[in-house]
Formats: sequence, C-alpha cells, structure tokens
Amino acid sequence: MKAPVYSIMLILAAINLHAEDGHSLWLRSKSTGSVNIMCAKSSPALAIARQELEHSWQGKDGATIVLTIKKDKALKGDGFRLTTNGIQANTESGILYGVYEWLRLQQTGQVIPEVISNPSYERRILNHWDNPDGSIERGYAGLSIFWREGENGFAITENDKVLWQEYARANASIGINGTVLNNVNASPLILTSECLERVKAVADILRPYGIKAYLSVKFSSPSLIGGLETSDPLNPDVINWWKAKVKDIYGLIPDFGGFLIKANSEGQPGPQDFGRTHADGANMMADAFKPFGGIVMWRAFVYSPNSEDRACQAYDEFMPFDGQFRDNVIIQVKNGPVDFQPREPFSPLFGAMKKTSVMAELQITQEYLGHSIHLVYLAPMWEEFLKSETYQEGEGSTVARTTDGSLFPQKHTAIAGVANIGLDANWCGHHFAQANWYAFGRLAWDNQLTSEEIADEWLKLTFSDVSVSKDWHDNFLTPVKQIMLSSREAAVNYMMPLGFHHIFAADHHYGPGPWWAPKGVRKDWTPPYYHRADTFGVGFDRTKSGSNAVCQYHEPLTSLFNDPETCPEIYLLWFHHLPWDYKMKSGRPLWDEICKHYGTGLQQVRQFQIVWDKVEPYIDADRFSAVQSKLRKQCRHAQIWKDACLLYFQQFSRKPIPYDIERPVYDLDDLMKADMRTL
Ligand code: GCV
Repeated sequence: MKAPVYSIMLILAAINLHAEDGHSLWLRSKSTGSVNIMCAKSSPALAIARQELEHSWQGKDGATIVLTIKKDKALKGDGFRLTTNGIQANTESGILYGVYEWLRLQQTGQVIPEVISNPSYERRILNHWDNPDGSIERGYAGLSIFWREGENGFAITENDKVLWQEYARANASIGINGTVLNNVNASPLILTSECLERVKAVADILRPYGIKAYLSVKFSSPSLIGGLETSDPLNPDVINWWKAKVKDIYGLIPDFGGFLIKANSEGQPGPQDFGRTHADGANMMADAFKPFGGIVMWRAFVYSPNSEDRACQAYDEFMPFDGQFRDNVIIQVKNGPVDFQPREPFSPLFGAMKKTSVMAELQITQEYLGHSIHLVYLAPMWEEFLKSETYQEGEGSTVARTTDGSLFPQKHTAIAGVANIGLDANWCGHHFAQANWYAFGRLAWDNQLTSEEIADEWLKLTFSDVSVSKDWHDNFLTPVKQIMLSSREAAVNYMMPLGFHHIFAADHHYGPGPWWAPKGVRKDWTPPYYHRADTFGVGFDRTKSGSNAVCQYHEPLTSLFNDPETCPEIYLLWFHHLPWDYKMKSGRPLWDEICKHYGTGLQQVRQFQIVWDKVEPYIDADRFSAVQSKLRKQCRHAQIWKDACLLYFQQFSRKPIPYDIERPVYDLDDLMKADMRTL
C-alpha cells in the first residue's frame, strides 16, 4: 500500500517543478483547505482516492467525506453515488472515479449534487499504436512512453515509472480503464518474454488506478515466434500455442485485459490466409481467454485493393458472421466506413450486427485532422457520430445505443480511442490536443455528454490557475470555447467539405493531394479513387445505381442517402457524383458552394488567430505563444488546402472561383511539388 502513496506524492511534487509546459494536463493541484476522510477499508486504490482528496480539496475547510463500498443495485460496474457527505460505490475503482468527479465539480465551481453516475461502457480503452522500438505509427507527440529502442530498451527506470503513473492518474481521472500498449500493426516480438516483462511492469503501475493492460498481437505469431509451421486457427498445435501463451500472460499479469487484433487488413496476416474466417480466428483466441475472463477485440477495418467500393467491405465481410462470435469477442469498428476522415457517415455495421458485441474505435491522434499542428477539438465529431440515428430498432437507435448495451444485450460493452500521447512534455504535441484525450475519456464514461459541456470543463480545469473571475469567464473561457466548438467544422471546410474524403497527398495524410496517384500505388489509397472528379462533376456514386453502399443502411436512411435532394449536404459527395452546376439548397451551383466552404474554412482559422491573440492577458506566456505559433501554421496550411483543392478541381469544373472568395495565393504547380509539412 505504501508504494502508490509514496509515488503519487512524487508525481504531485514533480508537477510543481514543471513550468507551464502543459504537463499537468487538467489535473492542477489546488487544495484550499483540509478534509477528513473516513473509509472503513484500505487498499492501494483507496489510498490514491485519499491522496487525491487531500491534495486537491477545494470544499469547506475541515469537512468530512465518507467513502463507502457497499452493494448498490442502482450502480452499474464502476459507477458511483455522490451523497451529501460522501461517495458510495460497488468497487474501489468506483470510489476513485467518484473522487475525481467530486474534485472536478469543486474545481469547476459547481455544487456537489446527489447523483448516481454509471459508465456508458464497461471497457473504456486507449489504443496505442506504439512499436517496441519506441516509434509511434501516426504519433505526433514524440516517441512512446512505454517502449524504447536500444540496448537498454527494456531496462525500467524511475522516470519510466513516474511517467506511467502520471499517465495512469490522468486516465483514471477521466474514467479510462484499459489501454492497449502496442500498435495494431503488431510486432510478433510483443509476445516474447522480454516484452511481456515490460508489459507486466506497466500493468503493475496501472492496476491501483483500475486500468487493465491489453496487447495487440500478430495473427501469425505461432509460426513467427513459436516455431510452428502454420498459424492456421483450426490447427490443434496453433490452438494450444495460443492457450499456453495466454496462460503465461495471466501468470505474469493476473488482471490482463485481452488481445486486440488487426487481421487480413493492409497486409496483416489473418485466418483468411488459411482459408478460415474472421469468426474462426477470433473464436480460437477467445477460447484461450475464456478461463481467465479476458476478451478479444477483433477489428473490422478490412478492405482489399480490388473491391469496387472500400466503404462497403467491412459490412460485406462481417455481416455474414453476425451471431457466430463467442461472447467474449467484441468487433471493433471504426466510426466511419473508410478511415477516420474529417467527416464520414457512421459505419453501417453499427446496429446491423445485432447478435454480436460491437464497439466503436475513434481516433484521438489527428492522423487526418492536422496532426499536432491544427487546433481541432474532436468531441463535436464524436458527438455527431454517437448521436447518429441508425433506425435499426426504430427511432432512437443511435450509434451510442447500439454499442452501450441499452439496445442489444451485449455481453461486453466497450469503446476505444487511438491515443495521441507521446513523450512530449505536454503529452499530446499541441496543448489543445489534450482536450481530445480528455473528451474521449469523458464520452466513454458518459456517451450523452455534449462537446460543449466537455470543452467547458476542460478549459476550466486546464487553465484554472489563471483566475475564475467574470472577466476570465467572458474574455477567455467563452471565446476560446467557441474556437474549440467550431474548430472541427472549420477543418472540414478547409480540408474536405460536402462529403469529400481521403484527398490527402501521399501517405502522411497531412496536406492536400487530390491529384496524388503515383504509379503502382493501390487505387484505394489514392485521392482520385475517392473524389472521381471529371468534367461532368465530382463525388463517389454510392447510390443504388453506383456502388450501392446506401443499401447497407437501414431505412429510411437508404432512401434518404440515395436521393441527392434528401441526402444531408454534409455527406453529398460521399454518396453522389453530381454535376458541377448541381443546384444546392442555398441556390448556388455545387462548384460555387465548394468554393464557399473552402473560403469559409480559411476565414474561420484567421478568426481563431484574432480571438487567440486577444486572450494573451488571460493565459501564461508559454502556452499562449505555443498555441499562437501553431495557429499561424494552421492558417498557412488552411490557405494551402483551399488553394490546392480549388485550383485542382477548377481544372475539371472549368468555372471561375466566385469573386467574393479570396483569390488563391499559391500556384497549383508549386503546391503539387511541395510537402506542406515543411511550409
Ligand atoms: C495502424 C490507416 C492508417 C494506418 C493504420 C490503419 C489501421 O490506414 O493510415 O496507419 O495502421 O489505418 O487503423 O489499422
């Protein structure tokens, strides 16, 4: 019990040593008085709960708070009840979550209500795309906090432990209770004893915070590291190999969470290599976990170079197996049918798989949303997704309800977010990218929260050392929150409005490249595959007379999406190939509307700059200038997005850019040669 208490003090001391580099996240220490804590039990988790209360108490000086663990049928999982004098929960983790909620309410100036708070999902998991050599796929905040290259890569230092504990604390404070420690493009080495020892070390630190460790594994591990001739999931030696491996892991890590698997996707091996199905592969692994209570998260992110429409493939491949997966398998589905684009309709698998546990995978790291350069608050995108109506069981069948167990009796419920965390002092590369980590956790706990509520909380907690006066509220909180809330729509406007998607240059997925189609590259990795611009018009025809993707949705969505007149304009070019002069709801022709969106997006970022410059008196100099500098770059790059896309598509539309839109300042030829990341 001593270790966590001692180390949390170290963390709290370390926090004070940092200048305003953002390392303290939303957990700024602010105790303004003493508190008496009464709790009949003691344990490492409860010791943390006590420490947190003592360290951050902002209530009445000398108040008493009672922490009670007792069976309460109204509480689900690690849910908690706040009462007039304390916190009650079924589990120790529940107490800890209740403590963080209590402190959050105090720090955001709210009265502590008598309420019950139950988590929307049983498992709230970060997915790290970290490799054993310390690099991070799609990571924009430095190297991995878990893995390190080099001779001493596996040596565990005191710094590692402090960082892992800070990480655990931050996650627990927002309700995250699981983390996949390595990339879904998994190295087989992850299952070697050296790696597993390190996983154990991390898991030991995460445990008192209620966080389980999970791993991504390579499907062909039995042949790659196990010396077997095959990795066929129905082969008895392969089955036994996985059983033994899972048993070994539980010997080291008794509360291990389970595996995440990317199989038969983007060149990763899988059961189909042996003529078997996704169900064969997932069930074989699930059986190995059954005795230990672990789960298998099997990803539905599959597509092949030859399919007519990549957006259709996950549904086509997985729907035939609905009901055939073991109950400890969860199918992990990306929010959209393609790949974490700035805007996509929801994946039609949500709600359609009624007899299988399905979980959503969101991307916190901004692979397609400006890396750690652009200020883009992602909660509005996730809120839009979670609140999307699937109509699978009539009205009210939102994506949230198709995954949280309230619509279908899923054995397990979960949600995953691809982490944006690295070794950068501020963890996420951009100070405002922390808000996305925060928002993921808060939505995973309560999928009904609004992005506005979360932004409000995060701003108060993250910048609360500034002063919570009316002046601060009016001149910092309100305008900055407005930037956050409009930032995702701004990014959609200057990158891919009206249903455009995947028009990035090269595979860094940062700058514009609607022209990008080098010889030999898979067609479905090139923008022309997605925008299909020609002199007639633009957009991907996914109607009944096109790829028929619309039919993967439940009525009335099929009909709604199928008709350009009823298709929401935000998805227009996702579902339709339309003439350049197609008349939009505004009365403008499609081309003019496209230009207007790009122009608006750029103007929005310019406005963000002005608003930010004005808040200088209300924020520390370090974070002010770091964000100011990033906004300058974002503005330059929004300009490039606008110019590149408009000048490129203009070659097909052959129409002038409306004269009320700012003129391009770049030449297309130059932009086609440039790598925007360097500009
Ligand atoms: C981890 C996209 C990304 C890849 C990622 C893949 C996936 O294709 O560009 O980096 O691989 O999605 O989610 O598996």
